[in-house]
Amino acid sequence: MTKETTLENANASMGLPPHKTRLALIGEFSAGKSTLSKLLLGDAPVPVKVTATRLPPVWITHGKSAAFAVGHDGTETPIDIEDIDQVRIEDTRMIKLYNPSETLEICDLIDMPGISDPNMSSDVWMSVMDEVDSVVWCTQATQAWRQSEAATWEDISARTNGDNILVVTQVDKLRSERDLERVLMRVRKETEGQFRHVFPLSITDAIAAGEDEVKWTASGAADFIDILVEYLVNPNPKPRSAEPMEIQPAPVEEPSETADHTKAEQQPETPAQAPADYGATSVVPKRVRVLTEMRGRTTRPAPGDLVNLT
Ligand SMILES: Nc1nc2c(ncn2[C@@H]2O[C@H](COP(=O)(O)OP(=O)(O)OP(=O)(O)O)[C@@H](O)[C@H]2O)c(=O)[nH]1
Ligand SMILES: [Mg+2]
Repeated sequence: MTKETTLENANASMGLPPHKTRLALIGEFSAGKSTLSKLLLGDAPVPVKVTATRLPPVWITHGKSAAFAVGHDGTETPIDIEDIDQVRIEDTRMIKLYNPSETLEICDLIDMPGISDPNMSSDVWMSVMDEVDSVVWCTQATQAWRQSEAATWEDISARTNGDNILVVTQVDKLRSERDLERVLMRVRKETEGQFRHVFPLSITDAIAAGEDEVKWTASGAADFIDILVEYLVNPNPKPRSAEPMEIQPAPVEEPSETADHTKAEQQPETPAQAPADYGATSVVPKRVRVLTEMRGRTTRPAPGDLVNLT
């Protein structure tokens, strides 16, 4: 029995869709979506151009490296992976990238164009939203949660399974801890009940952290990745109707005085969902591998570390 079949059967028995969780990275132009996809994919090579050009949605799925332009009629045309920025946006519904990163064994990643990009009609990526399960919304710390972001999220959030995370990116650009606290307090107030968690993150610091655990944690990545992986391997079913769904808001905390902003601003975990019965030998150990890989480690966790993950 293949891994896919095992996952499909487990998903079907729980009323979940027969595919890996499809995670979309959404936000304004230059918020850090493509940089975040690089962080999540670890060392696996994604063309650098992806971060610097107007592209339709880029759907990244597990497999041997390859790229296809998917037309509005569903036709897939092979393209050179280095030339994905050459596709004609008018003719292309999305670019499909195959990538061998182990992260993609637990999810598909969809790197969306900037929501207010004047060169890109929102219809282009809105049509892909129906295939998305959950969202990591990237909002840039220096201009966080603009009105355009709030309006777009109101339009699309009901199409997700509710396991959505708001990441306040580029926090390293803020001048002080106090500024960060102010930004986070405002964003949490304005988005109350709309995301399960709000995390501050410096994506570039996280990528640069390598094996340095202190830097990795200080970047905000440790807390964010931990919760993200939890949602990816234990996803909520997606509602069938387009009715706005009730999202359990995480309780709002008072800002803390502590200097560790990543801890201070993390909201408590929502109540635990019933654990998915994927089988202890398939997806769950992968979660550990994905986490450790993203932390740039080569050592495998001790047997005791696995106990809490089952
Ligand atoms: N200082 C800092 N720079 C960042 C961070 N995240 C991303 N950047 C930089 O911000 C710029 C834009 O990042 P991208 O990842 O291309 O942003 P995007 O959201 O994909 O942008 P579009 O695809 O154009 O909508 C790049 O130069 C990144 O290196 C961060 O956490 N800190
Ligand atoms: Mg991008």
